[in-house]
Amino acid sequence: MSTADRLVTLERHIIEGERNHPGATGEFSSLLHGLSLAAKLIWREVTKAGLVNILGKTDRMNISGDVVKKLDVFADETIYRAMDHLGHLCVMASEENEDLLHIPSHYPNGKYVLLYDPLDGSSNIDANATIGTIFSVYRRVSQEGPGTMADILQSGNQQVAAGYVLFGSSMMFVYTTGHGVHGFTLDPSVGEFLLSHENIRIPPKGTIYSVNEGNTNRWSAGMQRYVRWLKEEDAATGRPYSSRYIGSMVADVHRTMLYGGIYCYPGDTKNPRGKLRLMYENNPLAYVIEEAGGACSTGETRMLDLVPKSLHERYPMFIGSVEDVRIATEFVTGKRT
Ligand code: AHM
Ligand code: MG
Repeated sequence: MSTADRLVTLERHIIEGERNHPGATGEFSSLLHGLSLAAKLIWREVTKAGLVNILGKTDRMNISGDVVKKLDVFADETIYRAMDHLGHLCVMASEENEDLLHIPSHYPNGKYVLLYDPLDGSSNIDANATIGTIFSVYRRVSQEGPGTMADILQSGNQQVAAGYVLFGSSMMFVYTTGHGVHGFTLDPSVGEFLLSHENIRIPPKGTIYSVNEGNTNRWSAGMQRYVRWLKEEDAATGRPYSSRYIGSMVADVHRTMLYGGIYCYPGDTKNPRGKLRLMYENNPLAYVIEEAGGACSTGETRMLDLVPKSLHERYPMFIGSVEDVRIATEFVTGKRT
């Protein structure tokens, strides 16, 4: 039977993947299952985003019952609640919270660590544009008990899984455990994620770039030259690169992975380290894109080689097709003019 004939749910895919690891306990499967459940709960609210004022009462009521929580706060709490009791995690950290998120003392601590951006691109919610949840999983480095900052501050190279969930015209769950990148689309009629994009490969070079050009005057001379170069007519295609920018990184990077090209969030005079956060945004997507055959750099260094020093550090990001990331870094480091 060919792959196309097999009906592969996310759960089946994870379990079959675990069979390749002798001694696997199934904990990892359960962890990813917890994340997919959280994703479905968030999706349920995302699909109601525009109806809040019409329907009034929603699941996002607070305790006093009259204030609807913002969706990103709802997403943040939903992921924590879906994951805190499973016994697989020793600590979590989220883009929405200043400090570590500890496991409640009445639940067991496990051997994994979860980092997440609960709702990336949340400024797009009211416009119905695609948004997403980004996640990253590490193995703990401390021996036992509650997890510590050392468990969180690991280099991106140490990730054991990463991925994202896209809330768009359909919901997709995309993940890697270091054996390729696989995408699943939710079939809402049965509530299951079904394998729709097996072993995604990014083209080695693309024809699309994605960057907030409103910041042009704040960029370095090298970055400005790079984007001018993208607008020149390419001898191979007979046209310049096309520009696409949703302003929802997870969606822009997803498109970049499928079609090829580059997404950039460079540093500038106002924000020398750009906007994106290493632990919640750059590293998980760097792991995914490398697994799909692409590259991710700060402009100077491979993203996954960085050793984080604090929870909410920011780094410039150039992510996408190998060739496009190489050319971008040549411009921003001044090797090419
Ligand atoms: P967020 O996590 O608060 O949504 O911020 C990150 C987002 C990215 O998804 C997006 O690419 C970027 O911010 C857009 O920023 P800008 O408006 O500066 O282009
Ligand atoms: Mg974000």
